[in-house]
Amino acid sequence: MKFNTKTIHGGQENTDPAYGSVMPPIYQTSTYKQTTPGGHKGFEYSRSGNPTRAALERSLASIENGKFGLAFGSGLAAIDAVVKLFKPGDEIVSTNDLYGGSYRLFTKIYENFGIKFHFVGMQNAADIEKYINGNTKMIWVETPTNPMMNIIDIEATSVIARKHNLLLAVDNTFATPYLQQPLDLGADIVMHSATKYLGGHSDVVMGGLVVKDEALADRLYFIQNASGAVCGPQDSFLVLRGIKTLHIRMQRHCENGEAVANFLKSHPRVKQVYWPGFEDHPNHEIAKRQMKGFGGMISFTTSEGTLESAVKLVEKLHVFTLAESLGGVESLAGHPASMTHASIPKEEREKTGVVDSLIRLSVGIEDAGDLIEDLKNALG
Ligand code: P1T
Repeated sequence: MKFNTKTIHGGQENTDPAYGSVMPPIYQTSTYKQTTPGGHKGFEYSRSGNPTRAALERSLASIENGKFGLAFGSGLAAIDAVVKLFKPGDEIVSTNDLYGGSYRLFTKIYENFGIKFHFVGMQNAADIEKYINGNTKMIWVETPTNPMMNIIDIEATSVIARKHNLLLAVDNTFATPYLQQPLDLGADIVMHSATKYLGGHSDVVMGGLVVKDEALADRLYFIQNASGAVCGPQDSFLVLRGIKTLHIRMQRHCENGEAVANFLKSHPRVKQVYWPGFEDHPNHEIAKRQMKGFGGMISFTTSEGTLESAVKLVEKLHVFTLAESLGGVESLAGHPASMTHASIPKEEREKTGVVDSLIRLSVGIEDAGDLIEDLKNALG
């Protein structure tokens, strides 16, 4: 199956043996009847497994070209399960520009448990190697990064991971498998905040993991069940429904993203626009190679360069909604320094470019002209 078919049918054969319903039923149940201890039809208890969640997990595996999918109660719960593969003394090399909540989980929770993180600018993949030692177990990559839209070469990073026998995990939230498929580029684990593009309608919080290797999948399934951060069947249904239109939504996100990025670039009250589709983006060539398009996530700074100018601008938007999150059909604007990335100390975030005048846009699938008009009015 090609991608645009997988979003609709991937892993969904025979999801309702009872009545053949086209959509998987929402099995709103915590438990399952057994005829004799252990005599069940594949499901015992919904933390361990639920048929609606299983349908979603198969869909996730299918669209990411993996073999095994796991769904969690949030993107952070999915990342949490990955870090639980490790033990005190282990080290992880992570992208330095990443979602503030991932940074907070790594530094405020897992550093207390003795896991050491190195936050590294990975725009030049060769730089990663300097941080690898005998304790290193995993490379954590977010690409495009949130919110600076840096691009990291997944294939080059996977060569380094193989050489040192490390796991490579890629947070594919911004790109989605429509634009890039990290497992095909050598990653071992793909992670998603399914809250975003996979769900696509800003109505659910969920996380996902996809792997190819069965032994790794077994370890993650063990953690999923043992730690228990699973999602419910209703939410699984919503994300399954979202995934069915992922390809057409992403196509429009990319078109609108390009139009908005070009508009912003030409506006005198905008200083810098971060979007990997620009030829002068530092890793544009890598983006072109590993992504099918450049997506609808854009960050930019105001020409005034002040906190006030950014705040004033986002307050004036009407079609764009000022809100956390991204990836829904509706356009959102955010102020990373005070919202999504507030948990990163100012000195740290400013090193990667998350300055007070930075605004992040999640360009939705409305009419591009309306979006540009809204930005024009707010920029004044
Ligand atoms: O919010 P949650 O579903 O737990 O996912 C966390 C997460 C992980 N990775 C990336 C790249 C993310 O962007 C997120 C969540 N991000 C936001 C809420 C945001 O507005 O950036």
